[in-house]
Amino acid sequence: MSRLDALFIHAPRFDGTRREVMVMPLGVPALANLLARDGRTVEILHLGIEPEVDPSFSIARAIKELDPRLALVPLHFNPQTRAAIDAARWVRQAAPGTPIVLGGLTATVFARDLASLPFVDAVVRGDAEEPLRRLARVILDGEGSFADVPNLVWRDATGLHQNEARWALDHETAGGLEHGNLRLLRHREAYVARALYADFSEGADGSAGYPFAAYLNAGRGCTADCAYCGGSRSAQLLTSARTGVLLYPIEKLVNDVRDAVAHGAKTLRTCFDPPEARAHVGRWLDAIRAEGITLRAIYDFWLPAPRAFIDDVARTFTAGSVAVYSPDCGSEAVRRRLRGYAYSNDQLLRAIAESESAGLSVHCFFGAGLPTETLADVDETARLIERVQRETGAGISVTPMFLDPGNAIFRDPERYGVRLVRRALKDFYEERGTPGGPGYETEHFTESEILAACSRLLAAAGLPGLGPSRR
Ligand code: B12
Ligand code: SF4
Repeated sequence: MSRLDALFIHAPRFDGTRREVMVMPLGVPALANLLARDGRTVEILHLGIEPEVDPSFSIARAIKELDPRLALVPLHFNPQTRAAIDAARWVRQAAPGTPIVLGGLTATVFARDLASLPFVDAVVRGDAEEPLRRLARVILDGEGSFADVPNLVWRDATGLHQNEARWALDHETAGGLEHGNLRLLRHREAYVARALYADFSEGADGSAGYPFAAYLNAGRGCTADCAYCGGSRSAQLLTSARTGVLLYPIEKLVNDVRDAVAHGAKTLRTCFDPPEARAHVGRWLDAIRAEGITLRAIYDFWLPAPRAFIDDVARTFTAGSVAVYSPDCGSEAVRRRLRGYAYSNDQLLRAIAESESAGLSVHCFFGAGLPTETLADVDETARLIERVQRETGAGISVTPMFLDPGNAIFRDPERYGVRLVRRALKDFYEERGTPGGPGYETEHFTESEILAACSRLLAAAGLPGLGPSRR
């Protein structure tokens, strides 16, 4: 059997009872399709789906059978740190001669530490479309060297090298990407049919997640600077060469939806809503309606939108579509300190009412023990939740705010009165701290107190408290 050119290996977090980070990074199918378009043989192996389809699945056997010439392991979401690093180690054991390359947001933040591991050869920082094509030429065609690949951190016998991180996805390359096409994923039917991501709190409407979902965005980047977000404007300066937002061409976006529907998608889960993008997203919605595509949507509003835009979302998708808002807390002062696109409680209530009257269901996310928050602030959140429940039909979720690497608080914890529990790669690998905890403490809350405060808010909302590993 001939060798596979490139194998992506997605490793979800597995805590013994449930798998998390089952949704691959949005970019992975597109990267795989891009390499395939260059004539490479490519597959995506999903280490969460494989054992569900075939209980006798063994990663060592799969690697030996596929015998890839290049192994690509996403480390995008920090909860998958241990799973991704262990996967890389297993690949090295099963195929000692195969170069192993990591990429994604968390990999970018810890690129040098990861590239120092004996079983990792290189890490792509930031956007990877062009870097990966160049890397494939080096490894598969023997053309050029690692030193020519933008955004690459790599290791050879002489030590660690860090190339300039200057490449970010451009409009032209974006036009040729296929984010909705899963043809290179093994067992894609099982992937699509499974409820992959249960983002709403246990007991809330929709908390079991949504099967047959497509995860697609109209672009990437953000213009806001939420202090806790690893994809914020300032975090992106660290994690990619992008400034501002990049909007994908409408034709490409329509193709994404067509591909997703062809794979069986019934729900569109989209989370890309900077206000600067809304006119463009509106054109995407027009095109979806013009195509006569029937989908339910879960739409994250990053801040309240004008009524006409809410109406556009509502009339594009079927009944039962959900508008998601994340006010985070009841205190407007805390919200202003932490959120880039802040808004008042009255604006939130108005946005919920408008969304509901347009025919959307609404879901609101809150947290507790947020940086700079006091006990009195948490009481204010309880009062806002009570008001939302009294005045609207919105569902409520309360989760701790996990401190992801790369964001403003992570970079400067003292400024926010925070002590980081997880700071180094090793801390994320070992999941240091209270199980299920947010990875930080504040002047007012320990990790356990943050979890307890979240459970108290959940109880006030009539929902069960946090389970041991819920995140
Ligand atoms: C859309 C989005 C979602 C969507 C879709 C996520 C997905 N599967 O990609 C949904 C709503 C499902 C979601 C869920 C979660 N999200 Co989210 N999400 C975002 C958001 C808003 C945009 C992401 C985006 O635009 N990606 C596009 C680009 C940047 O990524 P990409 O194309 O997938 O990948 C490129 C590179 O990273 C790289 N790359 C990626 N993988 C690989 C692999 C290899 C081998 C290589 C070489 C390169 C490479 O190349 C790609 C192409 O250029 C960001 C915030 C932001 N503004 O960025 C948060 C963000 C990514 N999410 C985050 C988190 C933590 C989560 C959750 C874990 C939250 C939770 N506790 O449940 C879950 C995980 C769900 C899952 N995977 O099962 C964090 C990640 C921080 C971190 N490093 O850990 C972010 C940054 C927000 C934050 N809180 O800071 N999210
Ligand atoms: S609005 Fe805030 S949380 Fe959402 S992507 Fe932008 S910076 Fe991150």
